[in-house]
Amino acid sequence: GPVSLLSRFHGALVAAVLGDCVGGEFEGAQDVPLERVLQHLSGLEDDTRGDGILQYSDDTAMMRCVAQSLLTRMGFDEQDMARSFAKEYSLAPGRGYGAGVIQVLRKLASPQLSDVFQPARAQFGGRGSFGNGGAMRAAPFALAFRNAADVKKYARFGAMLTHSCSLGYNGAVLQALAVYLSLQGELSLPQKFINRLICEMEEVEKDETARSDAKVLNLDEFPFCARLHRVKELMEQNSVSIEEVISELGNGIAALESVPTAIFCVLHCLEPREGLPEHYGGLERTIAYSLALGGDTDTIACMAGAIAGAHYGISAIPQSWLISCEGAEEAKHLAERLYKLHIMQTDEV
Ligand code: R7I
Ligand code: MG
Ligand code: MG
Repeated sequence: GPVSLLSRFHGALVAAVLGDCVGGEFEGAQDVPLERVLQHLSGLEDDTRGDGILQYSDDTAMMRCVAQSLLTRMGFDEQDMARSFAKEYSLAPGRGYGAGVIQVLRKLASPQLSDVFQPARAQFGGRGSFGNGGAMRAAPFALAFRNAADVKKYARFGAMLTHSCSLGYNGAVLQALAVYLSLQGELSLPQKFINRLICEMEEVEKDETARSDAKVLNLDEFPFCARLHRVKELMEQNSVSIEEVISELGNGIAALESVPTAIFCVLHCLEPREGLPEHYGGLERTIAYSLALGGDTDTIACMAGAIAGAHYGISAIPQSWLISCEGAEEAKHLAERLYKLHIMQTDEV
């Protein structure tokens, strides 16, 4: 039957945590046989290992900070969000943060800091990070704001607290938009969904900074649009190999090499696929497929999980998978509160 908006909200944040937790097992592995993925996942169904056995990483830790901050400030407050990241990092520094971002998080802890965007701008020789750390935590922006313009605007600022390279923050914009459209049921028309994302990103990547970053980094002119066009081409193919997905879209730690990939995982798994168990629904397929790509598996599964969870709703997540994940209950609670914030807002005229 139809999926309620509340179920979609729950699904988005809980499946993001799920992807992070189950994906941690394979992060950085280059060859992940599907067999091993299915073994890992079916292991969660044997209830012998206890609840919350799979720990979440920086992806979830930072996503929780984003959600918490949007809730307590009832909107975007860069000071509060920056402090929240810094505090979370100082309390639990061992969650597997990116090698560069920890410098930013340390600087953000300083009470003397007045411009909270400054530490991010100092990264990587002054260009800023193009890692996927802004995108991995972007889902709550899609839940908190009612219109696409606000989702784009605040996902961008939220990412810029750690990722000031346009390739980093535009990845966050794309991820937030994908979750936003999915919450509205737009994945029921996959062609329209991808066309809409391309259209939105054409606007985003027109920006002068985006163009000069792409040039300096030797990338396509509209790098995210170019990848999204490849997603579209892969969707039109009869069969697609894992190797092709990796070579066309990537599976790396850069936003450009992981956000379009996550979007592809969701689109590809809307239908049953060879090699994936017949009893799997679309959400289970999406998670399994994301892990089978190898590379930055926790983050790709986290992002794909958020988009897929927003489409299928929380009831699509197997209970045994859910209870294996640290932080799943908390994510559900945050989603619930974001839902209330969302419906409370009145549309501006
Ligand atoms: O982007 P970020 O928060 O890392 C997120 C990833 C996810 O996979 C998490 O699950 C966690 O494992 O880390 O952290 P950053 O340190 O900003 O970026 C990640 C990495 O990307 C850096 O450590 C660099 O190796 C690389 N990188 C760059 N390398 C060269 N030049 C990012 N930006 C640059 C760059 O401009
Ligand atoms: Mg991680
Ligand atoms: Mg990762």
